[in-house]
Amino acid sequence: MLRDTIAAISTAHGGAALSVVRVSGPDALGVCGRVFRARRPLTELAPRTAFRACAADSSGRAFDEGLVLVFHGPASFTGEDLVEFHGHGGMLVTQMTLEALLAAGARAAGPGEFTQRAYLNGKMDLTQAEAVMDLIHAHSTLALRAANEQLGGAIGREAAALKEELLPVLAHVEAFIDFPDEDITPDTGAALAARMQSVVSRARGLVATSEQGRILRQGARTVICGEPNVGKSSLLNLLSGFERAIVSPAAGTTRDTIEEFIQVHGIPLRLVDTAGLREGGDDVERTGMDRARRELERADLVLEVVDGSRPPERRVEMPAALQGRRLLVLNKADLGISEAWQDSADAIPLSCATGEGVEALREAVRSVIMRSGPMQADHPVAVNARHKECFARVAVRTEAALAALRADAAPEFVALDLREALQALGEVVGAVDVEQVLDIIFSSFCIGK
Ligand SMILES: Nc1nc2c(ncn2[C@@H]2O[C@H](COP(=O)(O)OP(=O)(O)O)[C@@H](O)[C@H]2O)c(=O)[nH]1
Ligand SMILES: [Mg+2]
Repeated sequence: MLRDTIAAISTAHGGAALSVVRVSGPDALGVCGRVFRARRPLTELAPRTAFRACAADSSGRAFDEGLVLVFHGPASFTGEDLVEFHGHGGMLVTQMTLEALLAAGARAAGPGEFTQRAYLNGKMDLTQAEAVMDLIHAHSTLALRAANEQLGGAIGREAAALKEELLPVLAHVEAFIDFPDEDITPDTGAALAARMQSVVSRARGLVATSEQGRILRQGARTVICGEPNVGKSSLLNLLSGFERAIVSPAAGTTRDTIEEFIQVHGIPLRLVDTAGLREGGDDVERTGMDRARRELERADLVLEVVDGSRPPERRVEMPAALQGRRLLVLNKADLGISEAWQDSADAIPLSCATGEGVEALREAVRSVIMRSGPMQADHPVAVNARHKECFARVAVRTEAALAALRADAAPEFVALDLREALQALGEVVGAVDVEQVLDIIFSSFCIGK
């Protein structure tokens, strides 16, 4: 697959001031030489330097003017010869550039193919390739920071450090396989066991960052719930900063769940506005309420909104598992807070109408999420589900090797488990055969990346 030359529009589709079209592969210069006209033939242009160039169709008629940059492999993002054309960002003109490149011999790139080539050509490990997408999709400053750490190789370095601990252990154990007359002395055994134990706890520490990783990548699911008309949709709008949901004095206006990504003190939240919970309502509204209850069960945080200007009516029943992850918001504080709420010491008075109390709410949201565990560790790396599965296997296999060693099992058995732990470490960075997972990883990319 690395033999052909691929082309794609790398910028977002739709009209813009500029667009970037990228071409990578062994014939990138040949293909682009047939489409782009610069001062000199592309092969003679200084690499990594912008030159003015025209884009022309197969009959030689120029249809755009912009800048061309040439990168010679392996000193390029993909590790292959790579050309970028920065043209005008109109939809038609950009599409014509891509079509001219396809007519000149390039193939249309699939999702993530440029990054996949960078990985296959050894420019980055698999965790760094994944980080490219995390960075593009980051919804908050903390998520962006974690993506940049990973792009810089933080998870790859963790895997390498564990490998460095395990390899000498394996070498030792294998030496005993080769010299069956020798016994593992108590001293050597203790030293090997200590190393294995340290690998187990470090691998478990990485597994423990996966909840943080989930929240950074997908956002903490924050469900706004309460009775109709208390101001749930107003709160979604207030926190997201624009009129996302319809606000109306008519009860039962929000009938479906509405989601919006926001960030609070760097933490990404996936904010979910739900249909108000009440008796009755028509079919559509009742379906909306079912959805609201389902959202509650999956929530990382629940914002229970009530009309604070009135005594409580019928509070929404909360799943017991939500203890400690629920905030009570007394909305409509501009109308005055009813005495009936005086016992609710932890409740947060808020006015969606004036914005008063929103900073206290943000602060409370932050402390609940940081306190409830997932974001607790101030660890620069936060693994994804794939890394978690690999590091969990590292821990389990190393522990099995340790148990075998302590039980005086034949060194062959110890070695077997150690090799599986090392295999799992290789899978993290893609150093061993991971053909099956590649398609899954790169298919979630955008085209041109
Ligand atoms: N006075 C006052 N009215 C509010 C406040 N928040 C919302 N409302 C009004 O309450 C009504 C219901 O609001 P909405 O956000 O649609 O409630 P929902 O049914 O819970 O989504 C609307 O008429 C809002 O303008 C507030 O803080 N103060
Ligand atoms: Mg609503």
